[in-house]
Amino acid sequence: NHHHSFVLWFTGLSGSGKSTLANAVAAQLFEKGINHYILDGDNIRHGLNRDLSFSDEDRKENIRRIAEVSKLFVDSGTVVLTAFISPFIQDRRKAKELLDDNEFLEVFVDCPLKECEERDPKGLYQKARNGEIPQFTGIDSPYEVPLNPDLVIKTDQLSLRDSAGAVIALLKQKKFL
Ligand code: GGZ
Repeated sequence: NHHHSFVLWFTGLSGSGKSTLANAVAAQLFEKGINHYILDGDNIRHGLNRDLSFSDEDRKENIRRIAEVSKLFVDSGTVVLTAFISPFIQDRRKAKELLDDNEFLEVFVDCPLKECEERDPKGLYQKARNGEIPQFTGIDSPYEVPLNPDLVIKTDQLSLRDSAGAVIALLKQKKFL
């Protein structure tokens, strides 16, 4: 397997399907025998970043640490898939700048707020609407849409299988795989 390591940076609203898509892509990397690791809320916000809230400043610090950890993984020869809202353009740009040009791809997991809210897999949007969760992304905290992502996946229009296929196709097209 002649591939170099890189970061696949998924960004999008809560409930847009970032983790689901990252897991589907990871399954394909596994089949190809490619060493990889998914960074998501479960293993980062509950551990390394357990001291961080959802204020703008803490989200920024969240993404900064995730980018630094991603770089370490890439240095170790691991493909990294990150699944965080990462709502701010500047923070995503800084993450990209930490990595080499051919080591970072931004995937916009694009799903309308209305659809995310209807999915509401954890009931968080409902709580946010009820005022029980302040500063919820899309409700009363901003999400800055990527202006120039490497790939846009519309999860309300594309199946999971085709979405993962589009990511793998991008990796091949860019000679990342
Ligand atoms: C957004 C929140 C919030 C607020 C808790 N705003 O659907 P989830 O549950 O599993 O994903 C969301 C996750 C977002 O954490 P990130 O580290 O990805 O956010 S960021 O990149 O903006 O730092 C949601 C849950 O945490 N959650 N409170 N106020 N999402």
